[in-house]
Parts: sequence; C-alpha cells; structure tokens
Amino acid sequence: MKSVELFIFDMDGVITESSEQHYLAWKNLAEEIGVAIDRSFNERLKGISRLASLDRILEHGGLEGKFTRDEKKQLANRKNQVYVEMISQFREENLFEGVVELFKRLKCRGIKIAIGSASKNAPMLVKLLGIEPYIDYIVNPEEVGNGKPAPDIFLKAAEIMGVDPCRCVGIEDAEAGVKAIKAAGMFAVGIGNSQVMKEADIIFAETKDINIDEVLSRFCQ
Ligand code: B16
Ligand code: MG
Repeated sequence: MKSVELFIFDMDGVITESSEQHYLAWKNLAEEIGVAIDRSFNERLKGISRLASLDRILEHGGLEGKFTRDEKKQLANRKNQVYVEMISQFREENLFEGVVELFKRLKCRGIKIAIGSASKNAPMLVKLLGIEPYIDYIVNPEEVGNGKPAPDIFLKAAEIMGVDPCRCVGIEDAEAGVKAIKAAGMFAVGIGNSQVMKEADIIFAETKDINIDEVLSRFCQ
C-alpha cells in the first residue's frame, strides 16, 4: 500500500494568519502610488510571490509599465519592511489552533514536515511561532524557478527531503497553492471555503479540523 512520507505545509492561512499584515502593508504602499485596494482584492494576492503581487496591484491601478524593474524592487522592499515590522510581534499565540498537536501526531507516525510557503519571511515566522523543532525543511522561494501556481516550491521540498512526490501531501488555503500541489503530482488538502478549494482532494474548514486518519485513508484510495 502507498504510504505518506512527507507533509508540506503552506504558511500564511494554514499555520498562521499573516494575510492581514500582508494586506495592510500592501495597502499602505498602494496608497503611496495612488492605487486603492480592498480586502476582496487582497484575496487575489494569497499565495502569490511579492513581485507578482506588486504586478497585480499595478495592473489593478492601471500602472503597468510605469515603473522600471529596479523601482519595482524598491517598492516591494518598502512593503516588506512594513510587513516585517508588523509580524515581528508574532508569538506562539499567533499559531492557528491545533497546529502543534498536528505536528506531534505526524512526528509520531514518522512523517516528515516541510514548509512550502511563497514567503521569503517563512524562516523568521517559524522561529517566532516556536515551531522550529518540528520542521525538517523550509523551502526558500528564491531557490526555485517559478512561484505558485507552478509546482516548483512543492517539488523542491520533496526533492530535498528525498521523497517521491506521489508520497507527499500538500496543505494549502489559496487557489494558486492547490493548483501548485496538484501540478506537483501530490495529494492536496485544502483549508477553507469549498468553492475556492474545489481542486483539492479533501477539504477542511480550518487547520484544527484536519483529521490525519481521514487524509491517509483518502490518500490510499
Ligand atoms: P513575502 P504563503 C504568501 O504566503 C502570502 O500568501 C502572499 O500574500 C505573499 O505575497 C507571499 O507569501 C510572499 O511573501 O513577501 O513575505 O515573501 O501563503 O505561500 O505561505
Ligand atoms: Mg497561504
């Protein structure tokens, strides 16, 4: 019977809720350049890399082509400074309910745990949230070719951990992330709204609802 060897967790929206801070930092920058964004627009930035998010904001404001590559990098850096300042206050209390229990159960079963986030700030968050001891590997999105929805981030985790993608489970809250997991040939656990997560193999409303036995039995079907 096919067994699961690696769980690859997305960060924002699965382990902790940092999307509000991403949103506020982008809103701050967007206002500086005369673009208005709201929370519903922010849904389109979930799981999307920093520079790709900026491109979506510029397109939204009709400003595509207005900035050079270097100027865009500077804008993205400014957003990141504001974001990092905001999340620097994160502590264990910012973990979603049930995350540590889930990690402990996976470890008991000998299943490895990786973080497959689009965020370059994932290592910092892992430290602040106090979950470093459970994590076997954190993908550095700068070391992979393409961001989500491309499969690269998830494939990198499998490659470094020496696990065949068909023995991996990915957990995501964003449409782009579920697409990335499926493109990697992995089993996808979706967190959140079943409409948004429609391509996932199994869906739970929140991280605390993830039932490992249910995931493993569905995985083997
Ligand atoms: P950074 P995830 C993603 O995290 C966020 O959902 C997305 O809004 C953000 O732009 C992206 O990380 C990059 O983050 O600017 O910190 O490198 O959901 O893939 O964990
Ligand atoms: Mg996410």
